[in-house]
Amino acid sequence: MATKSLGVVFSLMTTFCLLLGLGQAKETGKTRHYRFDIKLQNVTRLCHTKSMVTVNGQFPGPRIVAREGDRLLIKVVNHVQNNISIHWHGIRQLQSGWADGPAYITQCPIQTGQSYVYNFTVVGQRGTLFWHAHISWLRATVYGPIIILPKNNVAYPFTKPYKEVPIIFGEWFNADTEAIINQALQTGGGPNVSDAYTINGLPGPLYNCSSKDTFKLRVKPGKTYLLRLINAALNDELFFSIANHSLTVVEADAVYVKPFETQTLLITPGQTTNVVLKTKPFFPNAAFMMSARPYATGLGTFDNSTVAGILDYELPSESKSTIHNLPLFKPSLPALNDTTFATRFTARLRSLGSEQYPANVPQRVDKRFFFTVGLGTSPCDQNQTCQGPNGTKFSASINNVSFVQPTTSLLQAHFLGRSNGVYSPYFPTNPIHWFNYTGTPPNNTMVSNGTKVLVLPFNTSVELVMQDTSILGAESHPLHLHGFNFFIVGQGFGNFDPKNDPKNFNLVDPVERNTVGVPSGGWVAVRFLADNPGVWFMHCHLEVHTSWGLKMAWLVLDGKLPNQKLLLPPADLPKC
Ligand SMILES: *[C@@H]1O[C@H](CO)[C@@H](O)[C@H](O)[C@H]1NC(C)=O
Ligand SMILES: *[C@@H]1O[C@H](CO)[C@@H](O)[C@H](O)[C@H]1NC(C)=O
Ligand SMILES: *[C@@H]1O[C@H](CO)[C@@H](O)[C@H](O)[C@H]1NC(C)=O
Ligand SMILES: *[C@@H]1O[C@H](CO)[C@@H](O)[C@H](O)[C@H]1NC(C)=O
Ligand SMILES: *[C@@H]1O[C@H](CO)[C@@H](O)[C@H](O)[C@H]1NC(C)=O
Ligand SMILES: *[C@@H]1O[C@H](CO)[C@@H](O)[C@H](O)[C@H]1NC(C)=O
Ligand SMILES: *[C@@H]1O[C@H](CO)[C@@H](O)[C@H](O)[C@H]1NC(C)=O
Ligand SMILES: *[C@@H]1O[C@H](CO)[C@@H](O)[C@H](O)[C@H]1NC(C)=O
Ligand SMILES: *[C@@H]1O[C@H](CO)[C@@H](O)[C@H](O)[C@H]1NC(C)=O
Ligand SMILES: *[C@@H]1O[C@H](CO)[C@@H](O)[C@H](O)[C@H]1NC(C)=O
Ligand SMILES: *[C@@H]1O[C@H](CO)[C@@H](O)[C@H](O)[C@H]1NC(C)=O
Ligand SMILES: *[C@@H]1O[C@H](CO)[C@@H](O)[C@H](O)[C@H]1NC(C)=O
Ligand SMILES: [Cu+2]
Repeated sequence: MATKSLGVVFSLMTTFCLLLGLGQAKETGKTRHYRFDIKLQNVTRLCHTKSMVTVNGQFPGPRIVAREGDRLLIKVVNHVQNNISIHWHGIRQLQSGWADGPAYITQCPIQTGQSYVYNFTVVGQRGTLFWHAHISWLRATVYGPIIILPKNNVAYPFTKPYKEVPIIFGEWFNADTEAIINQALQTGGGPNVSDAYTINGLPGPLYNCSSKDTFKLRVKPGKTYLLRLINAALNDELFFSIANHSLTVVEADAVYVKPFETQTLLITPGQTTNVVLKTKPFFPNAAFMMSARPYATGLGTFDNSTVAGILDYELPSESKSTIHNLPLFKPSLPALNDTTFATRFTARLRSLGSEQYPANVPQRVDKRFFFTVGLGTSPCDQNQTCQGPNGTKFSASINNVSFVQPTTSLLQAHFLGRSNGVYSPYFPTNPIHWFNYTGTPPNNTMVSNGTKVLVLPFNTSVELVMQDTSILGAESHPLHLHGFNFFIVGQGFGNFDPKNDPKNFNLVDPVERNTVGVPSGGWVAVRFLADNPGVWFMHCHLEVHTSWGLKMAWLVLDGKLPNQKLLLPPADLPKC
């Protein structure tokens, strides 16, 4: 869909901002209103119909379209029996932590019959992000694109595309996903895997009973298209490719990157990437398959199927007749465990780092942290037999703390000064015991648990190394940080070496994003400036690992100036 028509899809109401007292003739954005009615909808895929939770009955959900600088007011009304909350994934939420969305972190859930207006401004970001439910596994069906256009009269740092097309990957389950995760947490075993991957909600022709549900991208020859790729899948990183076409990566997680060309790309859950597709100069007498399938490193079972869509050229205008039986070219994708490809691809991502879009990498570091991330086990309830490793329950942790969800929101508890009994402010800054993180796993795989946050004074410059562990098998974990982008200054395999590895850090043009794949059996180093007061969730974006506890929160304290403080909670903030 073209940029122009994107704007027409939604009614965009404008209010005039009277910034009394601020005195600056600074250009302010529009206010854009959306309404999300959370309701059940029957949806059929793969010959299975199920009643599922949706926004406005749409699957995937509606697009949010805004310009950099705009304020968004999104009223979410819950008409279903489930509790709900919505996260605006990747939005910085400067001073607006109440609008971030993760349930029991920044808000209590919106309960049946209740509503809540998410109120935030898009500051200093442009590109593609997405929104999704942030409670239990409801994001399986509750997700949609966020498209942030540059400010008026500001061009892209690449050729203006002829058209722009969101491509959102998802995972389809014939069964109810809430039943699946509840069953897994009960038995302690791995959850059932999905039945299909989807492109814009459609599984495509490689699945049974699905060829009518195929995403088709119809293009004209000799044009450029901006594909806004989003991985909204629950549990799987994906490789993506279009047969006989290369793609130019221009943006990642709503930050411009140095453009580079590739046949195939890797996108983890939680990541978004804009790519430019240049179509062939003349009608090619062929159609082209685009497809995605997982990159999987863990020992668990996973959905190893392939989603496909079709890139179709419009006939040249002279030709009136339909051309049947055009050859269909298929892309070749890397092997499901191709870590070499994953490593090479991610190494190519660099910040654009231009004068207009500088890479503001923190050069000094106030605090260094080292977190192990990975799986582990927890004990089975007394009379139960559990289906996790060796009769235990699967669990997951950061620095051996498996996060226990509180019953009220951390942000509220902090703001009201009532953290006692809700959370501990002593999240471990390093593993309590050293072990060979990527060597032979220790005999004791049991994790500890707790609701702990790591407290940061305002404007702390943080360096965080995240180290995968081989406990229950090395595995790539896409770690997502709320409220910030981080710069990925280094990564490697084996155990992080604090003496030698920092010598190779890129402090010039590292890629800036909100989600990074911690390499399987390796580590990644990121830097960010804690300039956003609030409670900020950080978790693996493989939903199953989040369910098992691979999550924690940072508490960033207020600064001294008025614009460095968390604002008062909105009057309609849900209670629990
Ligand atoms: C879904 O289908 C069921 C069974 O056919 C029907 O009872 C229900 O009303 C439908 N729900 C919606 C929202 O259409
Ligand atoms: C949204 O938030 C801004 C900043 O806090 C506030 O001035 C405005 O009144 C809020 N709007 C609504 C509709 O709540
Ligand atoms: C998960 O899969 C198993 C085996 O196919 C099946 O028995 C079970 O009912 C499934 N669970 C859910 C919640 O669908
Ligand atoms: C697809 O359908 C064929 C023929 O009906 C059947 O043999 C096969 O098991 C089905 N595959 C899946 C994944 O359901
Ligand atoms: C996917 O997994 C199934 C079951 O483990 C296996 O039979 C099949 O060969 C795998 N397919 C691919 C493409 O790896
Ligand atoms: C990847 O999978 C292939 C086929 O299953 C296997 O032969 C190979 O050893 C695997 N490679 C790695 C690095 O695990
Ligand atoms: C475990 O089973 C025993 C015997 O069946 C029963 O007496 C006891 O109450 C059970 N304990 C729990 C925690 O369910
Ligand atoms: C399984 O549990 C038994 C008993 O606690 C223990 O001796 C054994 O080492 C465990 N095996 C593994 C693979 O963890
Ligand atoms: C950690 O384990 C790996 C793999 O077994 C081994 O190659 C490496 O030497 C070990 N490192 C240390 C510091 O013991
Ligand atoms: C782990 O278990 C093995 C086999 O039971 C034993 O030989 C080894 O000493 C144990 N290692 C540690 C660190 O306890
Ligand atoms: C936390 O760990 C303790 C000790 O293993 C266990 O009894 C408890 O059930 C755990 N709590 C949660 C919520 O997992
Ligand atoms: C919904 O959230 C409220 C507040 O946290 C909680 O008391 C209630 O049990 C939840 N309901 C469901 C169905 O999860
Ligand atoms: Cu993970």
